[in-house]
Amino acid sequence: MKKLLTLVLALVLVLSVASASAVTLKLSEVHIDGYPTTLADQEFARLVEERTEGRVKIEVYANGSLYGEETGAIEAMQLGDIGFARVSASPVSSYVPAMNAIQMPYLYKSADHMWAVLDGEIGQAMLDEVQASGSGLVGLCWYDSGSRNFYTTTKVEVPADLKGLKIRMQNNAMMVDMTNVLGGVGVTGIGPNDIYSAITQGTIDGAENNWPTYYTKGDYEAATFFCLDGHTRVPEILLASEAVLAELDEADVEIIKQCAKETQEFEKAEWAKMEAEAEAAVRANGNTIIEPTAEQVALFQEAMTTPSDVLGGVSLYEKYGKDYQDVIDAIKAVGDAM
Ligand code: BDP
Repeated sequence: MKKLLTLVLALVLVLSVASASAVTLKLSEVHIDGYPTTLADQEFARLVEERTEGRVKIEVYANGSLYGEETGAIEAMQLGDIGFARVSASPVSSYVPAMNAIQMPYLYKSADHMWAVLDGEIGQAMLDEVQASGSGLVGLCWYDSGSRNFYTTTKVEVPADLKGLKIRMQNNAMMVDMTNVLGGVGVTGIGPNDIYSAITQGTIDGAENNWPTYYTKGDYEAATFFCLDGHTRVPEILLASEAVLAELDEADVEIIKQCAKETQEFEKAEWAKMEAEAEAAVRANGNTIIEPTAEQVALFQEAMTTPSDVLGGVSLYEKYGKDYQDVIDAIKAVGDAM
């Protein structure tokens, strides 16, 4: 009897110590369940729980249910209010300015070019820069997000067609300027779940994104012209809160970093499937898909390096790239070698 009592007490002690040291952390995601990044977040959560033997649990809040705007999630991580967020690298530039260097317009020749950069020294240096910049954030890994294209309620084939059109942009000054330089009017402050209604209400004339977001957010039903100008390749990034990680055991932080890296290939495979599915669905819906000729794409591209009145007489590359010219040149060199 005494033995049994001792055993029960020991068990209670073990259980309470275990539960006292287990933490549950939130991860914010703007995409719906089933979207490649959401699936990757969930895989990340599963791996972390398994490898930390339950010490770290991660709850994924999809579809912007925690923060409808990614800047909200980023600021919550800086304050230590949430542990993680999967966001686009675009809004991260407002907190880590060097981040623009890897998402300059028309920088990459292809997805393979971008991945050669992100998987190499430049990509790792940029992930390290997230924390080194003092942002209060930790960069864990990259995910694919294809290329971004304008979608509008009227036909856009060349920059002149964007004249005066109000285009919803991500919260990134360079991206707003990109649209302004092309002749449009970049508009911010509209979260990805509010674009559809902003278009139908006439607040904006369009937005820009990849095939899967255009499709899954339903925007393809509001703005039916999709112009494949491919202006940017903006990778997704999985971020952690520096303050939250500081509360964990170092060994668990290492496990978290390792698990994140392992989900990168998982997301890329899901991405490839979803990109093809979304394109097929949008085409089947009868949307007008504009495939600009090489000469027409060149008009978009040239506007990025041409001095512009909109930018006080300098070009977009000069304004946003000049402090990171070495990184931009190195990215181009990776492409030239391919
Ligand atoms: C999508 C990104 C998402 C961004 C969204 C946007 O996956 O992280 O929030 O674009 O434009 O492609 O806001």
